[in-house]
Amino acid sequence: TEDTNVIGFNNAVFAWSKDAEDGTQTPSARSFRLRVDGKLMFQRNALNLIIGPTGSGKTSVLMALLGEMHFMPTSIDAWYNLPREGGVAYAAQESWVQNETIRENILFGAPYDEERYNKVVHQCALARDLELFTAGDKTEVGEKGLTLSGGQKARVTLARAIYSSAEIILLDDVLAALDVHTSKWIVKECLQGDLVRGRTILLVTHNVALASPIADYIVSVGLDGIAREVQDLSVFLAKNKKLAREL
Ligand code: DGT
Ligand code: MG
Repeated sequence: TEDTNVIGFNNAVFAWSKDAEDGTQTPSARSFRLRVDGKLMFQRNALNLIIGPTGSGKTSVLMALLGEMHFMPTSIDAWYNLPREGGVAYAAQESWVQNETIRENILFGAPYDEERYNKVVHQCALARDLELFTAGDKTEVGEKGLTLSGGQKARVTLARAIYSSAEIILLDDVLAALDVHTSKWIVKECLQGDLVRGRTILLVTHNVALASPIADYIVSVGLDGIAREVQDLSVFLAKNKKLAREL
């Protein structure tokens, strides 16, 4: 069974290396497997959270959706899907910039629309940073120019995804490098802003307290590599006290 409009998994198992599929191979150090027992269906036109301790497999969930992991055909009715017609934007956990201006880094080849661009800069909390640069958003970054801070790079990476017209936006821990004030700004102005309306967001985050109140669907990945839907976050956190402290 496959619904092309669904983003999700049903009883799927994924591995990083093809070798891991073959039981006769010596088990490598990289024997991690991502498992989904039952159904995970991320909601369209909604904010989906992926939470879990470090190393559990949150990035792997995004990679499995992107087709970057090996799908292991172990169960009968397993399927996964990432509809691509409307475009997919992916902000990697390791944020990056190219050797060009900040503006070009955000536009990423898309045409310049002043109103949209200014909104993105505002919502992604970049306005003040740009004001502080003499050349503003014409400032060259990367090898040729200024080196951006981790938090600035993270916001440029976020801005690139929001500026794009992609209908599906995968954001891997974009709040991680940011202080509380900036994270709050982005949750309020960007993740609840007009530019994400009608789009599907999958946000990996450790900042559950901040993001969960506006989430429509929450998935947790455990240290066993099993991803599950969290139906009641307060019950889940009460049962997972150690994780609740880490998050
Ligand atoms: P984080 O970002 O530190 O909070 O951790 P997660 O939850 O994003 O964990 P993830 O998905 O990066 O790692 C889960 C396991 O998968 C871990 O044992 C490392 C392994 N892994 C992650 N990325 C790769 C990769 O690109 N290649 C291989 N072979 N293994 C990977
Ligand atoms: Mg990760």
